[in-house]
Amino acid sequence: MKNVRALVLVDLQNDFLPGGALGVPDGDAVIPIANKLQRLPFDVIVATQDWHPRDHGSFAPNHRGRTPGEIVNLNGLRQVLWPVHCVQNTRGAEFAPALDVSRVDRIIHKGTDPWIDSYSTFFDNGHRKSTGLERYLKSRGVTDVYLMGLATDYCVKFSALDARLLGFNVHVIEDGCRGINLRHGDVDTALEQMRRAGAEITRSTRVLSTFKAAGLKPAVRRAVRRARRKVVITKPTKIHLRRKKAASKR
Ligand code: VGL
Ligand code: ZN
Repeated sequence: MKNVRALVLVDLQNDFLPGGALGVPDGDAVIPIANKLQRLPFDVIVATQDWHPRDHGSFAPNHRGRTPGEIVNLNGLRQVLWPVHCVQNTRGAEFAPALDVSRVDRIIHKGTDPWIDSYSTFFDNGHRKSTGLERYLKSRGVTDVYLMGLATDYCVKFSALDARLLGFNVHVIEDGCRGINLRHGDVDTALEQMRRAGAEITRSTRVLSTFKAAGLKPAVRRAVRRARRKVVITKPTKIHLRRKKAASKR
């Protein structure tokens, strides 16, 4: 069976870039990689946005006397407190200006419920509600999920683990990710956890050469894919068959 590949660009938003409210060190270095990978003939391209209401329970200022980095109990779940970040419809929540979004098929929002955080792009942290990404990917017949973005030790990690749980083949593009490393070593631990869950940890150059080895040039494959979408295949009806017969007699 043919593999159907989705590229999932995780939280490439202003607030996660250096200088942002929750800036990930060197986070801007992954934007050119995202742009380059998007030129490959992925069957589906998804971009996610951390998308919090202003009263979100993961924001330290919403807890009297608490500061970022502290842990609280939020509605029964252990919650790391963060600075206010990625508030819906603010500049911080927007995609990085240098990110090419022209090829994105679908945008997924997460973290919209004030009472529960959502690191994974599939489910909230309590696995209570889904974001709709699973249904979307399955409706497109996706078998393989290629993940890259911010941050390795939170959103990328939990997305990769959930994608494995949901039965996808998972490929994490290591050089396309950067982490927060709240504690020293968090990124390495995250990579190890993803690997143990059966995710392939790969690199963008490897992904590029895999697609090239698959044969056709990206532009050609894209054109084929576009053309195929337009062809409506209908079963021949009796009238079709009769006409065909008549035509062959002429
Ligand atoms: C994230 C911390 C808080 C992430 C989101 O996308 O990795 N990390 N909110
Ligand atoms: Zn967040």
